[in-house]
Amino acid sequence: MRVFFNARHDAHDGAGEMHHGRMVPCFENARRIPIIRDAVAHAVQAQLVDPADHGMDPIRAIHDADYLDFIENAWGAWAKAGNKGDAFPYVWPSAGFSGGKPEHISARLGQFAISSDTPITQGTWKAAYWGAQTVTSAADATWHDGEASFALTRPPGHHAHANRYGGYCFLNNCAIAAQRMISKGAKKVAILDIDYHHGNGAQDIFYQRGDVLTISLHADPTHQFPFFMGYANETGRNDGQGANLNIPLPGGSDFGAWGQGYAKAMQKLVTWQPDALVIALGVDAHEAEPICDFKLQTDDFKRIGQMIGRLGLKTVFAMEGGYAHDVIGHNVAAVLSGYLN
Ligand code: Q9C
Ligand code: ZN
Repeated sequence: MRVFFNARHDAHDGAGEMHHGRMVPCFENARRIPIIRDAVAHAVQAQLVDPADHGMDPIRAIHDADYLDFIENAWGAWAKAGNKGDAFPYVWPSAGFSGGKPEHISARLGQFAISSDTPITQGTWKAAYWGAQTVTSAADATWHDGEASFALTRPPGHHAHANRYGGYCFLNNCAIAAQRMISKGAKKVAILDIDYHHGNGAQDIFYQRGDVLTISLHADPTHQFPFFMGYANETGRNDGQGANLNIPLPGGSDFGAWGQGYAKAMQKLVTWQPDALVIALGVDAHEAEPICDFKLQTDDFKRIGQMIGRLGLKTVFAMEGGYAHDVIGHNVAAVLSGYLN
């Protein structure tokens, strides 16, 4: 399988994140990628491909200009203000505040952040920019010849909105891939998000559009990030009515419960008949994952891949979450090898 590889991913290298009131080493770290690369190389005869530079257009097609300007320059402003280390917000424009247009870097961080778990580092923009190029190249290749591609990149993307970062995400790679295929002629594209966490970014970006179907299976947000989004009654608006499907599952779900939700997702895809499919490939639903509580096994990921393959759609896989170094490689390889046979 073609694996488009973001070799600049390690430019984003947070030292730590807030976790239960303490700073801990980042779960979303650069060591994840070589582990996955090596496992995939072995399992699906990966041909590693360097992404081409498509510039800002595919990114601007999804994200707001002032947000992009902010992400690109935030660490510089943070450092210029005399801060050492990674940039984090500490105050947010909460409901009840009148607003204003504060210019202080701490206010700007809060304006654009959804959460306190996501460091901005000196190389964050570089890594995220090349991540967007990686999914764009994967989308182009798959749209062109129909063969599946895997975009192996970090930081992940599915929590990023048009104008918000957080949940370890800055640029919404899956949204960029879906929009790219629309711009190349696809009439309808679906995004299927199998990451443990709700895909709030793509939901919000496409919520009022009827040409991109967003489906997410995830831990019930009543007890899991992103908490304020991801409920079953969020079904889309205006042209997008019926084009968002949330399948929240209880904490502790194994493949019994997960598979039932997945069957609903498959049914929706079959009836909706997209021209192409983007898979938000998080593997953090596995039982060994540190910040998650589902109970999927590596064999279950193989079945997931097989069922995606049976849809017979042009398919782009983009890497999202998965933090248990012992198993992430096996789990990603299981999905891709399942897809291929
Ligand atoms: N310190 C993805 O899987 N933050 N993002 C947890 C714990 C939410 C996970 C905070 C987890 C986001 C792409
Ligand atoms: Zn996740």
